Amino acid sequence: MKVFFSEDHRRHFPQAELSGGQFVTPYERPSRMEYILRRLKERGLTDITDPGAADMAAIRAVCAPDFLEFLETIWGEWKAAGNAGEVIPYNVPVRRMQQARVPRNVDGKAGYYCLSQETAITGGTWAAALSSAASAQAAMRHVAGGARAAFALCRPPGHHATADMYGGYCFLNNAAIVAQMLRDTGAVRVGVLDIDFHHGNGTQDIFYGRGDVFYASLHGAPEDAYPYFLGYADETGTGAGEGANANYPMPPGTGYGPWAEALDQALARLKAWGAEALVVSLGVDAFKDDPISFFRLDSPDFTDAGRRIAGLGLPTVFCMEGGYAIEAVGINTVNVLEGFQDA
Ligand code: 5XA
Ligand code: ZN
Repeated sequence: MKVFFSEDHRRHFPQAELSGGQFVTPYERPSRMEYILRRLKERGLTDITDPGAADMAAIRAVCAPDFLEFLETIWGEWKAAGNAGEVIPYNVPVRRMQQARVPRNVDGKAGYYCLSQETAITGGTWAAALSSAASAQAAMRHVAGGARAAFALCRPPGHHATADMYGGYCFLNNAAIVAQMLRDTGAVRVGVLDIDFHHGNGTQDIFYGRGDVFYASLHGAPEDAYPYFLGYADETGTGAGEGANANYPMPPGTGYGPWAEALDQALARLKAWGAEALVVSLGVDAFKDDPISFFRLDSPDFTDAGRRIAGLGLPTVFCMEGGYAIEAVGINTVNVLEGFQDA
């Protein structure tokens, strides 16, 4: 399987993440990529290509113009306002506040576009986010050109980013960008399968009212897990999108048995719905030792999951999302790809 990856991910390396009431070194860190690259090479997945520049028109297809301008310019504005640290806003438009007016003040503006405050923006964040989207786009083009599958080793990840909000370590929604590109190049019905431990609120939100992209997600129940405010089983889509959204929230301690049952159900829904191409939000934070998650999957389970996904028989673009058990992130990620390939 061909891999697309940009070294420019390194340009996003915040020093701080708000966690447990203090600033810690971010869990989502550049070294994650080293572990995945090392494992890819160990297992002979050595066809790794730099994607080149991002296709901005395809990014604009799923992102609000003012949000893209914000991501590109906020670092300069933040610094010009005399802020010494990274962009971490602390005022956000919550219940009964104005949701539609963007403040001029830089802290207010950052808060307006922020959906969770663990995620800092730095001087290199925009370039890294673009490079991550570029990897996803190149993988999509490879699959649209006839390949059975491709792996976009994306960093930063994307599935929490909406059309106009960043957070959960995500800035541009790579999976959504790819799904839209698949639609625009001929696939009538595109499925997105999200196996990251966290619900992909951004992907769900982008396609919630649409009947041409089906979003299915396996994740920690929102009562117990980030992003807390979306991801319930009764969220099934709206309007033209009614019936094209399927959430499988699961409780703390969920092991591979029930998780694999949910996976099979999600795959059956995607098949019955008639997906012609598949985007997989490939997070491996459902792993038992993940430091910020609570499922109990073991490394061989990821191989089996890859096998089951291959059973759908669809052209498939894998986009990397989360996974923070640093020693195992490479093994678990590559296990999914190998399970898929060997099926
Ligand atoms: O998939 N999303 C993540 O792994 C990020 C979760 C951030 C929790 N604060
Ligand atoms: Zn995650």
